[in-house]
Amino acid sequence: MNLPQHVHTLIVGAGFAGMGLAARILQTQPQADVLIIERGDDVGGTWRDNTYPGCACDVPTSLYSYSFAPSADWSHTFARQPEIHRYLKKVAADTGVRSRVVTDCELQEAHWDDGETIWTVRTSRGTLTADVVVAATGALSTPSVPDMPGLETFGGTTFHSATWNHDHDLTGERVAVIGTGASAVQFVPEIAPAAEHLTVFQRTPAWVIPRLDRELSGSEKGLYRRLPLVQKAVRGSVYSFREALGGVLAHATGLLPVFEMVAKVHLRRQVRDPELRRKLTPNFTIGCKRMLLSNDWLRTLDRPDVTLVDAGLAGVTPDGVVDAVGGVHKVDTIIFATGFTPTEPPVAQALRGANGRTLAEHWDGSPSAYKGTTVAGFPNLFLMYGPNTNLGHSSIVYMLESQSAYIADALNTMHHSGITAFEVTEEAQRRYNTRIQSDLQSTVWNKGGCSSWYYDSEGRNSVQWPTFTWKFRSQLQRFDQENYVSRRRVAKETVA
Ligand code: N01
Repeated sequence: MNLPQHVHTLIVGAGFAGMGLAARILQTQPQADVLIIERGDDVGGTWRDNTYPGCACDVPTSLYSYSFAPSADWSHTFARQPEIHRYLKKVAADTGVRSRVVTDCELQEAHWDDGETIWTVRTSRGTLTADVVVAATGALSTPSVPDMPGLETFGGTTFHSATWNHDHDLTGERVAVIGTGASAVQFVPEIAPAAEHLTVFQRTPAWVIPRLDRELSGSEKGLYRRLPLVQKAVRGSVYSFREALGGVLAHATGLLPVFEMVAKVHLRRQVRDPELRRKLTPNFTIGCKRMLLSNDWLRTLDRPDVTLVDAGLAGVTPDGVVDAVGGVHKVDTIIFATGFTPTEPPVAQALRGANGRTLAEHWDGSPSAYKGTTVAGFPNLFLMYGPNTNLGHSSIVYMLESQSAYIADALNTMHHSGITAFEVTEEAQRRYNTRIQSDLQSTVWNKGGCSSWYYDSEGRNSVQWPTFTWKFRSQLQRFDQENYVSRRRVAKETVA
């Protein structure tokens, strides 16, 4: 598909967020002037990109899927990456969203013209204008690779977990894995049997609890197909359980030692070596960093052909990795499982607001937004999965659908009341963030004694949502025009 010269609503990114929003808009207005640009060659976002061995969702799929597109085809209670990607492609086709997506089209720069009340958007496939831009580029989409001294001299192979090199065979190799987060715990057990030796570099141990995963039987799937209400009820019960867990993490942290007990028993069952158990025991409250779910990660670290190094990293030589106490670990391949850049999203460097500054310059290392969705100084711009919308316990799809409802209502309001430009007031945004930061103080994410990627360079938690997810939904169920400065077509013509 070629780029049009102009579109009303331009969505950047065809992952769970952007496609869910487009589907919601098209549901009520099939003729809506909406377009998605996608830098990849297919839809699916993070579930297209992350193809590492063992990649799966660590939130139950009954909840980690669109509420408007239930599927009875999931193989397991925690779906695997290939089927999530297939699901997203199917939803894109079924809802008509796929025909609105321009692939291989990367956003390069977008600037707001305050006089014309329009965005001019430069992409890798040409320039267009848009009344409204929605950045649905994901918080966990740009891989972060640490700046390790000597990395450029390494003679072997390196890649990041999110850009897995499937052409490279790890069989019989000495492999280093840097990082022990949610991605590493999924792929390390998968690659350990083939590698000659695996050296895992841990900076901080994580709390790990069992993943209560199981195959969905044919009769269950049949039941879901025949009686969709049953599947809805299952989704509701998973949601309620997750809300209860969120309540503990946010409001009843005194109960968290119970979860630590579960994790300690899990560790004792899987790791025989007491010294290894010591290395793997965190010194912060469970939940402060994302709890990891795995039935085979800890056991894998106990294998004789796997070494856990917790001494920190000093650098890289042409044929190995040097740890902080001078140990040299000769390896053929280094795999970075070092996560992403959620507090420095690259899209912020590409969006230029009313005063000519980019969103990244405006944020200056500490992102904030109103309801995680709009930013003062950036008219007609919506963010999805924006600041303080991340969860440690439930499905981000729920948050994204809440944002979709808000944005769809805003677009409707624009349409029906002739608004050409809206901008959240600084006062509303300030009030909102004061509240969020105050609410975060008593949560495990702020007082659990860990350092995590929830903190930005200013030491502010600009990533986590601080309370129950239903509160987010209720705040976003309607576009609250009273907290915005709006300009109408009539007014603009009068001025001209
Ligand atoms: O990344 P991470 P991830 N030197 O940031 C370490 C989502 N996800 O790709 O803990 C040495 O969690 C870092 O150490 P530390 C999920 O939301 C979802 O694993 O910071 N080590 C950590 O161990 C998740 O939270 C699914 O001290 C360095 C690791 O690298 C998010 O993606 C599945 C380092 C990074 O862990 C990211 O997960 C997978 C350095 N310089 C992921 N820098 C689902 O199933 C970083 N580390 C939905």
